[in-house]
Amino acid sequence: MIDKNSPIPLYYQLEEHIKELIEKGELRPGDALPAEREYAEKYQISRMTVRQAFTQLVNEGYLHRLQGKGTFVAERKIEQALQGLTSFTEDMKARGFEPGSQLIHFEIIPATSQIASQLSIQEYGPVYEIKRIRLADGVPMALETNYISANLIKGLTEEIVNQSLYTYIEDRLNLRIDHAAQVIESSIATQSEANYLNINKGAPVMLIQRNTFLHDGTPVEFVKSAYRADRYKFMIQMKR
Ligand code: 16G
Repeated sequence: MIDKNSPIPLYYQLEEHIKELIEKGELRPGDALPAEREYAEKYQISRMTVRQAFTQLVNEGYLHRLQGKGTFVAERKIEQALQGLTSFTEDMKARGFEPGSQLIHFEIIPATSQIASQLSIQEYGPVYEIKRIRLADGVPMALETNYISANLIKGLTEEIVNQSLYTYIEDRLNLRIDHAAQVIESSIATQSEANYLNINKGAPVMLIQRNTFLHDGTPVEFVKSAYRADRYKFMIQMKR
């Protein structure tokens, strides 16, 4: 597996070997990796080399380290395509996960000037502020804060937002969600995001802001979310 005469660095050869085991399913999410020392003995390479391969795999999201416990195979990241305008519920179902929400906050508030301008409503106009932890098979994936004009989307309840918001808007209110603009930036989890998402403070997250519109251009939602960067990656198709 490791060829010492190869011009390819040893740590890189080991890294590729471990990746292959993960991709073939011979090492599965949650499995513990043999200790650095064992790899070093098995392949007659230095522990430094093994550590370098592990560090690289941790950085790439294939492995994670648990203090005092060892190195483990990380959960596969969810690959989210960016071209379709889909809801969290649809995304999760399409992947065979059970979608879920944990409602943190649900209130009608007067729109601040920022929210009012995002929703094209008057300042202090009534907006729902809805904060949900979005779950896949019960595991927190994202923390989402939604702002929705209460004059446009009538009759929202806690029960409804525990299910799918988009289903309610489209199937119950018969409004057509049409297009959205989304900005994604990287950041690190605040203490409160970390608590909700069950990750460490300072762990990488992706902040996503989405403005969604009806067919006639009326803003239907303004959403700020923090997605776990250890569980998500985004994919976009491009054409020259
Ligand atoms: C997604 C959308 C969010 C939308 C929600 C509706 C992103 C970044 N956000 O999470 O804007 O409100 O889906 O989901 O993709 P629901 O219909 O399951 O409530």
